[in-house]
Amino acid sequence: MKTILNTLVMTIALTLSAVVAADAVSVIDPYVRAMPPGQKVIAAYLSLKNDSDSDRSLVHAESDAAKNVELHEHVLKNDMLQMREVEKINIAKGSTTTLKPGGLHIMLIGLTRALNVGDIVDIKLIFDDGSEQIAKAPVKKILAGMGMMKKGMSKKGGMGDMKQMKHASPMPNLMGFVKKNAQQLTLNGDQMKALKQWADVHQPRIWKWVDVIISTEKQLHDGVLKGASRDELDKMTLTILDSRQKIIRTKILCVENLRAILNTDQWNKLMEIYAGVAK
Ligand SMILES: [Cu+2]
Repeated sequence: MKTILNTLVMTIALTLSAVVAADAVSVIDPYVRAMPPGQKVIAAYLSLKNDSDSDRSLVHAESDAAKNVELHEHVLKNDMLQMREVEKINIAKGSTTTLKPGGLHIMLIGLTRALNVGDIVDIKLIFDDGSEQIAKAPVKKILAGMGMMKKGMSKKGGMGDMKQMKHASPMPNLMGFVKKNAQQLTLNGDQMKALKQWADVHQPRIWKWVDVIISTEKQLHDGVLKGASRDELDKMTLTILDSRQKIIRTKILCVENLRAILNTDQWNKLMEIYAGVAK
């Protein structure tokens, strides 16, 4: 009898602690980033608030919307934003960890169904204490790079950013390409330094114009629907064209500069590798 009672007390205690642990971390504002149809990989974001008095970490996530779910972070590598898997995401006691574009995120890989704006995706979150929570994340459209810009970060190069760049500029992105292939091109220290100096000055300017183009195009799109005057629409058009010209001119200078920095062999090698990728 005593044993049964003990077991019972233990069970209740365990159940209670599980309940308390589950409530210790609250999930705030979960959402999934809407992607163009056909995309098989999609990112989910949310905030995790830890009100308990012990550190917690998110160690695993699952969803019936994807074959595989991974915890990811973004890292800057050679000035390019890349993502990689992390073992866990820490939520220190009394603090909030925010997963957001350009930073930590949950990656849904191999979508099992099409996800449209407004759909709700269930994501099961599993914590290091074994507790679980289901985040109900609506699919939302978000502006690429917004999370990074809000923090005043000027570093760009995420997938959404590169898409905007491609849209805004018809020019080759040789600078990033050279950096990625620096070893193969056998760049020396001085050459790397010269490239970095150029990029530090001109990359932020180019990204600024890209932002102007994207936002002005949106104004133009909405303006014509809301009955903006032809003059106003003309002005927006000129802003877009002016920014495009600035980007193109800067990119031309960029290629000329690159040609001056690289020796003939390196330049030829670069053209060879680039032709293989740019097809
Ligand atoms: Cu990812």
